[in-house]
Amino acid sequence: MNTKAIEIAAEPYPFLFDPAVCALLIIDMQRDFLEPGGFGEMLGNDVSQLRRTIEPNRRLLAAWREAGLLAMHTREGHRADLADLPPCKKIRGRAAQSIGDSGPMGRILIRGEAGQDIISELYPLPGEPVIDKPGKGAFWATDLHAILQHKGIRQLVVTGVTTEVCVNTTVREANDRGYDCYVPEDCVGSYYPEFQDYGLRMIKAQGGIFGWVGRSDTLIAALKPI
Ligand code: TIU
Repeated sequence: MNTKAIEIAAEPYPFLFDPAVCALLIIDMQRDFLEPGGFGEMLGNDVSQLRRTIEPNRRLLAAWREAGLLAMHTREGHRADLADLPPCKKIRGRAAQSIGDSGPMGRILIRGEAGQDIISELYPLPGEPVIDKPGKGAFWATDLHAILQHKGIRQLVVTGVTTEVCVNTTVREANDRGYDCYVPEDCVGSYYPEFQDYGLRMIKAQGGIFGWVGRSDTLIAALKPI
C-alpha cells in the first residue's frame, strides 16, 4: 500500500491522493433507491441508471478494503416515530405514498426497514461506520464530521446515489468543512442522464470549486502495492 500522496488523473487537474488521510464515503446505496420494485422505481424512476454503479462501487470497495483504508457508508432514513422528518419533506411531491408509509420493502425510508438498508453487493463489514442521515447531505444532523476528525481524515472519495442530490449535497458540505473530495464518475448515478452530466460538471467547474472528478480504475491502480 502506498503511504505517500500520489498524483492521480482527475478533472479539472490532477488530484494529490493521500491514502493515509483519505476515506471512502459511499452514499445511500440503499435497496429502496436501487432495486427493481423499490420506492425509487415506484415513483416512476429508471433504476437501471443507478444500478450501473453497483459493479464499479463493488470493485472500488474491495480494493479499498484490501488496502486497509477507512470505508464508510450512509443511509437516508428517519426514526420510526418520524420525529426527525421535516413536515415539508413528508408532503413534498404530493405522491400517493411518502416517507413513513407502507412501501414495497417495509415502511418507506424508515431506519431498520428492509428497503432502507444497503444493497447486499455493498453491505458494510463490521467495523465500517454506517451513518444514518435524515437529510440529503451526510454531515447534516449526523456525527460524520466528528468521526472523520477523530480519524485524521482530510480527503474523501465520494460515491453512490444520486449524483445531483445526496452526492452533490454531501460534497458541498464536505468542501465547506475543509475536505478535498474526489468523485469517481462511474461510481455515482442519477435517475436522469442530464443531471448526471451537470452534477459532475458543477463539482469540477471553476477550477474544481467543490472537488475533483475522476474514475474508479484510476484510484484502484493507485492503491496497488508499489
Ligand atoms: N440519496 C438520495 O439522493 N436521495 C434522494 O432522494 N435522491 C433523489 O434523487 N431523489
